[in-house]
Amino acid sequence: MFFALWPAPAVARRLHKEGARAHGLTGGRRMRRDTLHLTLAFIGDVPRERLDELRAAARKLVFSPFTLRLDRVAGWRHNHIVWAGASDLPGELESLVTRLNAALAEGGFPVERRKFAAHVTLLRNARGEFPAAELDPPIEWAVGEFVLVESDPKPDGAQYTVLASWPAAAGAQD
Ligand code: 3AM
Repeated sequence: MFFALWPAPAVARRLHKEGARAHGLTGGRRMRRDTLHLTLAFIGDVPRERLDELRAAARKLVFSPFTLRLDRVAGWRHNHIVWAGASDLPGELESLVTRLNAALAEGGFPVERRKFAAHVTLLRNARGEFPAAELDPPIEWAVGEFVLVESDPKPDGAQYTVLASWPAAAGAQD
């Protein structure tokens, strides 16, 4: 399971198009349009009976809507992923991730130790070096909620199910 931002169809369509462009350069396995997401916190296996605790932890997180401006596509050599990302991370996003991890730790759930690297994976198993490129125009992603996702590994890529979502709030409320 993992917490994520899930793009609205228009944003997913643009990301998917960028995936096609990148695929032309490096090959690899393109993510399906309906699976594109930005992982906020990876949790791993969670027993069904602990799902309510996870929901309760997420419900407490109050955040304001924000816009994430995805302005570049780049590759990581170590895991052969090509991704879309942002040169400027909105404070709301960083704060949401920090508080999500704190809530997970407090609830006794595993917490990712690696530094948060905001990215939307477009391709896996890319070949060779991917020449980083600016997205012009950038993709303006209006973020109004975050979601909890269940990942079911399949031979041709994971299948994702959104289990719950929590909207941004203009004011503080639980
Ligand atoms: O956000 P992306 O698509 O880069 O690779 C998995 C995917 O990454 C990653 O969590 C995201 C949602 O599935 N993932 C899978 N297993 C993981 C693990 N054990 C992991 N991240 C950290 N630790």
